[in-house]
Amino acid sequence: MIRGVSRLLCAGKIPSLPGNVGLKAHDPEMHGLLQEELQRQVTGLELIASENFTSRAVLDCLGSVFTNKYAEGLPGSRYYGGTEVVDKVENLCRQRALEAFRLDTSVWGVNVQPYSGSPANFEVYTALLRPHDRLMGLDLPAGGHLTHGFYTPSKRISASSLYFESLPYSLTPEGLIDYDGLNELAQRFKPRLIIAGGSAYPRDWDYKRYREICDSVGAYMMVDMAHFSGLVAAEEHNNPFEYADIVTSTTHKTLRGPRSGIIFFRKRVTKGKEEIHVEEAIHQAVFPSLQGGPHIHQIAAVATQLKEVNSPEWKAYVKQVKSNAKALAKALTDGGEALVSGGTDNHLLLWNLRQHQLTGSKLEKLLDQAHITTNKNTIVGDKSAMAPHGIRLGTPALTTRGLVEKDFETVASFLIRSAKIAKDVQKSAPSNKLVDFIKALDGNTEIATLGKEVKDFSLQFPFPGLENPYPVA
Ligand code: DSN
Repeated sequence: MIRGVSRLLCAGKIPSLPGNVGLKAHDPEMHGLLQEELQRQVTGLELIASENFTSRAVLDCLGSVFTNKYAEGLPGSRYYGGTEVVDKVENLCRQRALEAFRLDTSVWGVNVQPYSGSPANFEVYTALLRPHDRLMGLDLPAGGHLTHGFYTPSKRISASSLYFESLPYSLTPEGLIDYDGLNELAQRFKPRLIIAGGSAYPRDWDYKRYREICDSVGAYMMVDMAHFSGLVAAEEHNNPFEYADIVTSTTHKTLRGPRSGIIFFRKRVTKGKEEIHVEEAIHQAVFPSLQGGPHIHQIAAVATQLKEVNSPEWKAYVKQVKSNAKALAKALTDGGEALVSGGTDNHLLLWNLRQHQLTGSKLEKLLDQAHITTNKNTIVGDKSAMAPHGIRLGTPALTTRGLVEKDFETVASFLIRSAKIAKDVQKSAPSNKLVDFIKALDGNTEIATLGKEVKDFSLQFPFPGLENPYPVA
């Protein structure tokens, strides 16, 4: 208890405040929803590649009085008073972030204030580009991210394509980055920035090749490692810092922290004869150009997660994530299923459903009913993001719950069964439309049986972030 407060409490001098009522008493409706979501997470199999289960320590920071504090500016130079503690928080976070990726602080700097990955990326563009400068990223249907310049033939969708001119590069028919194609396009388009990294690419990245292409056209090289930053920290993936000028990440995927964003930058970069002061440009772009007060509760939570990432146990977790992904890939392919690029080098795989003439949208709905959470995903050759032929699968969250290779063989058997049921449901539906497929799922006993097995299986595994890690369903 805070010094002096217990004395006043005993003397009955502190009146109770409305703000001291907990969620359950204050808002039973919201408390009920929280319990419902907890139940969903605990009793299901979480296979969304970008999700994870964060720790109690992280949740403690998120639900703390750090959320009360405004602190525009950087540690040591804020626009508000009362920032002596939060300065220490942000400095600790910056120090641990640089340590997590073994960075030389005379070369690399970091900004830990981005609210999440998408703002972080736009902050980089704001810092380094002028409006209508050119950028290139991996196409969204090929596994890139919206913020890497996505547009469709009829509409500029992402602000990164509204305010900048973008040209996507893509994959080879085998599902690997088409480096030759990227090089050819870059020679013609002459971008000022090329982005490596994506949201649905199951293989590692050839950063040396990106650097050569960037240098040949005078482009900045940016890596968005949001998906695989946990693997980079554990030295279980190629190291983008060897070649990139800028590296962005989220902190809640393979890093397993709170939702937040982070930008690493080489402090000075030379472009022709010009020396660019990247450090100043990035800090300025984050605040005041694009953000207001940093979310100190998030930054505290990132810092505490980075303490875990900097521990020897982290490497074991990441090794298991990769090994589980390989086991899942093998069990699926042994079962006759097809994967884009044939397998995985990281934490995710892309399940190709074309042989079943099934869309990912339909299978995702069926899997939801069986308590298996995934997302539909475009795969090479898809024309529509709404009716794609892939399902993206990731192992970080379930590895956090302690599943190992043999458990992922069971997960694969659930998935294969689901695809079989989905094909039968599709046959019984009056049309090929998603809405009719969803109606046809109603009352399906095979799905109910599968769902019960999935629940029983999930409940064998502990769930982090709770006082009792083994909640009863
Ligand atoms: N939504 C994230 C993902 O699923 O990859 C990217 O923003």
